[in-house]
Parts: sequence; C-alpha cells; structure tokens
Amino acid sequence: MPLQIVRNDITRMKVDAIVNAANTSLLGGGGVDGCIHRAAGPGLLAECRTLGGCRTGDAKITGGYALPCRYVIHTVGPVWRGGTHGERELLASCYRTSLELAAAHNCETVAFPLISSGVYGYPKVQALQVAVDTIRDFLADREMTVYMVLFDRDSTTIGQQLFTDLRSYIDDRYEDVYATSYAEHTRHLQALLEDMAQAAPSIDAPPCAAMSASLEEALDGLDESFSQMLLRKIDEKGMTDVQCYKKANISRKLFSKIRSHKLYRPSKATALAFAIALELSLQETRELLMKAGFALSRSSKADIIVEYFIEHGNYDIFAINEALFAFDQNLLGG
Ligand code: AR6
Repeated sequence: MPLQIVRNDITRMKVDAIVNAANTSLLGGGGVDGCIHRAAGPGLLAECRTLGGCRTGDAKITGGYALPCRYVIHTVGPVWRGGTHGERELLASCYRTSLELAAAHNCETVAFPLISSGVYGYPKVQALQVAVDTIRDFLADREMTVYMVLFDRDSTTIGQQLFTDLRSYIDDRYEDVYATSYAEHTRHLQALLEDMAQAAPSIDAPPCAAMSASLEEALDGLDESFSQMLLRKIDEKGMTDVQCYKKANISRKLFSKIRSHKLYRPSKATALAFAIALELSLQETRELLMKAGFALSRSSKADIIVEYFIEHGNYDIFAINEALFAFDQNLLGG
C-alpha cells in the first residue's frame, strides 16, 4: 500500500528513513524530536551540529545511528498561529522537501510523524489532511511506501463530527454475531437445512463423457473472474490502469499481478479498495466483492464504515482509511 496510516512509536519503524519534527536549531527538543535523539544516541546530535540549522518548511538529512532506519530526515514545521500565516503551505513544504530528500537518497520506505501537531499546535485533523494531500500528490508519479505514524490513541484525527456520525451509523447497523444466542443460531441452521433439503434436485451421477471435458473447457465456462471484471470496469469508467491503482492506493506491483493472472484472488481489503477507486454503487461493490469470494457484512464494523462512505458518495480512499484507523479497523488497500 503506497500510503499507510499506522499507530506506532516512530523510533521503532524499520524503514529507510524516518522524519523528525525538529526546530530550526536542529539541536534536539521535546516531543518526537526528543524520542528520536534518545533512541539514536549522541552521534545524531553531533552530526546535527554540523548542519547549521534548518529553515521552517525545509528539511535536512542525517544517518540513523542506533535507530532501525538508515536515515533521519529533520524538517521544521510551522508554529500554528490561527492558520492565516502561511501555515498550510509551510507544512506541505515539510512533507514535500522531506520526500524529495528521501527519493534523492533512494529511500523506498519513509515514515512521518504528524508534524507540527504537538508543541507547535497545528490542529490534528487539518495537519493530517495536509500530510495526506501532499503525500498523495507526491506518490502520483512515484513508487514509494510512506507511513503516517500516529502516536496518540485519539480518534479526533478525523474530526469530532464525522466520528460521531460514523459511530451512530455503526450503532444502527452493527450486528454482533457473538451476542446472538446459541439457540437462535441452531434454529436458524435447522431452518436453512430444511430449505436446502426441499430445494435440492435429485442428483444423478454424471455420465462418463461429461467427465472427459478438459479442464480448460471447464475453466472457459467459468463466470467472469475478479480480474476480468476489474479490467472491464476500468474501461467502462474511462480510467487508465494507473489512475485506478493510484486512486485505490494499491502498488503497481500488486496491480500487475492481478492484471496478468485471470484467476487472481485478492484480499477483501484490495477488492474494496478497487470498488472505491471505481466509485461503484453499493450493489456494484457487492458484485465485485463476490467475484473475489467476499460479501459486505453487517457484523463487520469496517464494512459498515465503507458502506457509510459509499452511501455518502465519498470515494476518497484516504478519508476512508483515516476513519477505519480511528475505529481501529484494518485499512483498505493491498
Ligand atoms: N512517535 C510518533 N509520533 C510521536 C512520538 C513518537 N515517538 N512522540 C510524539 N509524537 P511534536 P511539533 C507525535 O511536539 O508539534 C520539539 O520540541 C505527537 O503526538 O513532537 O512539530 C521540537 O524540537 C504529535 O502528534 O512536534 C520542536 O521544538 C506529533 O508527534 C517542536 O517540538 C508532533 O509533535 C516541534 O513541534
């Protein structure tokens, strides 16, 4: 998945580069900066002393020392002063210059904290929006895996209003299968078995001739596969392959696999990501999922969240993933 949101301590990320939310002196401080310097050891500060500081919105690179990453990219976010002092542009510039620096050092995996959202006071919802928008633009014509590492266990990163809306949407629909009584399940199963017994035609043994049909013929008779349906829908929507897998937040490598294997069985998260990228209706989403052997379930909070976004015509995979993240659900993508 090109852009992932994870909950972790950034000093534990095993990536090519982690990004530090530093200050203009680059000589350490509190927050994530303090954590990174403590985990890296004194060598990091010694190298930082040679850099001559860093301007707000800019970035500089050092080694990773005792950290499990090769590089630390130090960037300086803006201090929040109400949003009318160019904070957005400066914050976007932090992400852009850090990513360019990472690419220049051949990094394939980079992890960011939510820059400026701590001591510097940038509101978290807006800070995350700037991060995701800028990273998405950068990834539009590049292959890299970027992690947004969120440290705090608070759900306010998607905004209180959306969080409340989603919670009541889930409460109205969620069916906790484990809460349903055993007796009810047994009754349900019994009824199902009776229905099946009545509906089943008497099955005769197939004649030998039918058995001789080659496997290939049998496969030709299969319904349209997931991969075939996906490629057909991409054409019907007038999209290019690249537009589709980028919008689905799926890597080129995974897309090529699906494209070249007619019978490829994707994970549910991948199938749903494509449904979102193709802006399918709920019914079409169900059909695409079915091709991969899945269904939308009312006993899955993740499915209900996806359903909410489809019903509201919001097909922004990153917004959906932020919401899934806020509700501790697995994200969509490869
Ligand atoms: N891993 C990931 N994220 C973290 C970690 C961690 N270990 N620790 C904190 N965060 P901040 P800023 C989150 O204050 O707002 C320093 O003193 C934290 O929850 O570290 O850009 C510098 O020297 C928050 O969401 O950075 C500067 O003077 C986010 O990281 C100043 O703070 C950023 O919070 C920079 O302030």
